[in-house]
Amino acid sequence: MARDLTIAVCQTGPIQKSAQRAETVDRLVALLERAAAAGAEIAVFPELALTTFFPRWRIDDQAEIEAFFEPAMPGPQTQRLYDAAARLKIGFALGYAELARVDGGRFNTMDLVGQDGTLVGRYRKIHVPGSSEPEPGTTVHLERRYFEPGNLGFPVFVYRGVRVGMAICNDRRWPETYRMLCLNGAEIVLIGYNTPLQLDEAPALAHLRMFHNHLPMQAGAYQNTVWVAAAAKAGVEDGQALIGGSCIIAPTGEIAAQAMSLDDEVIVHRADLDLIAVCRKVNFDFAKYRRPDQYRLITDQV
Ligand code: ING
Repeated sequence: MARDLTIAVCQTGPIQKSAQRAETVDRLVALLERAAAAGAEIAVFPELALTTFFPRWRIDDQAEIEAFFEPAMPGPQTQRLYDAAARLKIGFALGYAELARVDGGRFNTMDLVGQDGTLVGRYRKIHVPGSSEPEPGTTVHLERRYFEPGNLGFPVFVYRGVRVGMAICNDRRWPETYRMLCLNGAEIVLIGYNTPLQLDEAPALAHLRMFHNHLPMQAGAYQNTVWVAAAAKAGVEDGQALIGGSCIIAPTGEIAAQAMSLDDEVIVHRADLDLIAVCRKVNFDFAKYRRPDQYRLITDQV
């Protein structure tokens, strides 16, 4: 029997610092409704989808920092999104700043929520980019000030009978991310991102920002025979331009659907999961051709 999963990518426009959580959650619910109306069975939202991308600032006030974090998911402000999922029977993956209940750890996290509105699984961003203090000549990107590196590995969860993994922003640039998810059996990788258009450290690479967005995701999809669905937070957010280019990529490496705006936008594609086996057979029969004994440096060396 043919297997498929209809995927929606819910790109958002900017979420300004001045926005109330309630109004942001309204936007996410509206996107989820559009995704469900288009027949989607799962939706992916951006990284840190509940707030502005606050690592662009050096903040010292702990209360101000904590206001960007969620101590519980769902919480009083986000419950409506989970209720909408259950009502519409569409699950979602949502990026947010997690204040861990047990030990107060702070993570850049994405939760996968099922079609009944309950938690299926959690991923915490492994590749945390930037620095903990502003560096001269470099676009301020202080994720390492606010987040610890993820400690949950690259888990894969069964969602409506489909094996789904997650990755967050900078993770998408690293081949290890897709390889780990693939080796864990992923068929679909859901990604959220916030990517600045301008980097002060490399102004001459500005014209390559979208290429460097799609290149690793297409390669990751092709080389690991997975579907990739990636949601940007796009547009000018608190004075900083973020790229869009949200997309759904097939295991062939082709872009099957792509957002055209820098605003709230839903793109949908019915992902043919049988394409995975076809692509695997053509080139990537791991059992037959992969040579892990020759790849030792990958884990022995940073
Ligand atoms: N954003 C960036 C990305 O990889 C980044 C990371 C930007 C790193 C600028 C260094 C400088 O697209 C996130 N959110 O990971």
